[in-house]
Amino acid sequence: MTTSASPREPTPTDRLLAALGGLLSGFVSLAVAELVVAAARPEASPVAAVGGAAIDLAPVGLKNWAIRSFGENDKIVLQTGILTVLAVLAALVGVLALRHRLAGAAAVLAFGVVGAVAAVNRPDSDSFTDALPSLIGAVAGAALLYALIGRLLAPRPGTSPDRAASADRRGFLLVAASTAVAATVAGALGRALGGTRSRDAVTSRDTLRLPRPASAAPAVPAGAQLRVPGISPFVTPNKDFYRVDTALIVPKVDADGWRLRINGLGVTGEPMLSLDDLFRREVVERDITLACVSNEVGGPYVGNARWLGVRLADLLREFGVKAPSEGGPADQIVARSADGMTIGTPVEAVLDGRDALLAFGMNGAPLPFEHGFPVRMVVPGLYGYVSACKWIVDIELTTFDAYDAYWVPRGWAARAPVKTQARIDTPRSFARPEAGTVPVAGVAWAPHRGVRRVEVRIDDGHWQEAELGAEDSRDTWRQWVYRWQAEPGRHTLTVRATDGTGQVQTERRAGTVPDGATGWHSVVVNVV
Ligand SMILES: Nc1nc2c(c(=O)[nH]1)N[C@H]1C(S)=C(S)[C@@H](COP(=O)(O)O)O[C@H]1N2
Ligand SMILES: [Mo]
Repeated sequence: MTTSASPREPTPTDRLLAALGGLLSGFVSLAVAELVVAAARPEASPVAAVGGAAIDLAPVGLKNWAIRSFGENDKIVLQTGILTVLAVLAALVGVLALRHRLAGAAAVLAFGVVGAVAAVNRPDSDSFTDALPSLIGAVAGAALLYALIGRLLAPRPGTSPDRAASADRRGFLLVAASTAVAATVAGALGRALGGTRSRDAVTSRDTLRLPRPASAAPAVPAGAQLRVPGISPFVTPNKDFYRVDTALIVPKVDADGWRLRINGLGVTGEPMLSLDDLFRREVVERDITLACVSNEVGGPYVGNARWLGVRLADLLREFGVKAPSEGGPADQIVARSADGMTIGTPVEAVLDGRDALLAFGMNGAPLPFEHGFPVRMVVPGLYGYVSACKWIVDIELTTFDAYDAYWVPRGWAARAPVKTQARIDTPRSFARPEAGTVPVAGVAWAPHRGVRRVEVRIDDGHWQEAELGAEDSRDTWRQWVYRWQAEPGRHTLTVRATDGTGQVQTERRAGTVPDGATGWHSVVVNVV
């Protein structure tokens, strides 16, 4: 610190510049952290770590609200939120540093510690090196803030206070501008480096040749796809398939280095399987409808795809696993992903004869990264959070008593079969169709039980049977259409399905927590 002259009193301009310095030091911290993280592990990015911690710590209600309000943009909203909060705090720290330089620098370091703690405590973090990006970034940011504020405040001996101020401001702006440029370059370099790492994964996906199925899925029956404008296509294209997960950065797993470990109660040997090991086994292809427990009545988080993979049951039996009903010691399969997600599935369901898959293909292509490349689970009839682990790397046989998977302590049920639902795709709510024949159409699903009947009700009228698309399999949804003779006025259209066991979809309204929403989907239209 300068001792030859005492700092002058801060002016409003000083405060503004100090806030700017705070912002800049925050920016530098993040840029340096990005650079370090790129060299180490892209998933350990401080913003992603803090974001991930925020997602994990957020109350269930808040999370549901975010999914409802922002849908698949929830993660962008979260990251923008984190960055906005950081920016405001950084500016405040700048102003604080003007009063007390060391306190300001210490505050920047404190943020670094928060980021480091978050990074080390991420479920996929396996070493303390994940703390380094945040810490190194924070040291850089703190040093910069200390230096910048010093520039701003210290008058040069022998000059008049006024001239000193303007000279130092010029110095401040010069340092600030050049650091901003350097940090931007560092950040960009970090991103590029991180990109190189994931390029191996991209190459491994681009060059992957999927095996032919020994047991191909039968062609989708011609009548499964109804010709009604506005209806969800029977097969959901990969690019339109809903995505629900907690990953702020989509894991890019290199297929060549990928291994699946199977371990736990009743497993013989120490299986470690490569993708080729899976390709060499009996490969099957199946159409399966996947649904998310967070889907509200009438919501979009459901899709139907043609999956290629191996039967998980075959693989488990090969390594000695028995169902509880056969005297096996484990009743829960806990799947772990490359990003630390844990998903618990009943062993009984996987071994009961249904086509529970370890899937590597989706609609004729390798799994997209967003949907779990290179391998994920898909189990007909169970919600995704209790069955469909993406980026899977580990399968542990255990019990429901011994272990709660990720979502269970967060208020969701440990066991969750998909509930029977029907959705009206067309007409949309508040549509203004012309009087005459109006096709009311959509999809209905009750995976693994099948859909036997769909009925439509206009206002308070009688239930009318809808025409069903041909059944592809019990594990897929079915399209339906009801050709309505619409009369002018405002009308409420309601739909309900009956599953393959004869159970009529319940009218009782329930929210998504703890095991899936129930109730009938309705839309209100104005016929003109
Ligand atoms: N690794 C991992 N797997 C996951 C999840 C996740 O957050 N992480 N989300 C699950 C949930 S809640 C659902 S509904 C399905 C969604 O699969 P999709 O994104 O391919 O549609 O993936 C499941 N598998
Ligand atoms: Mo889900």
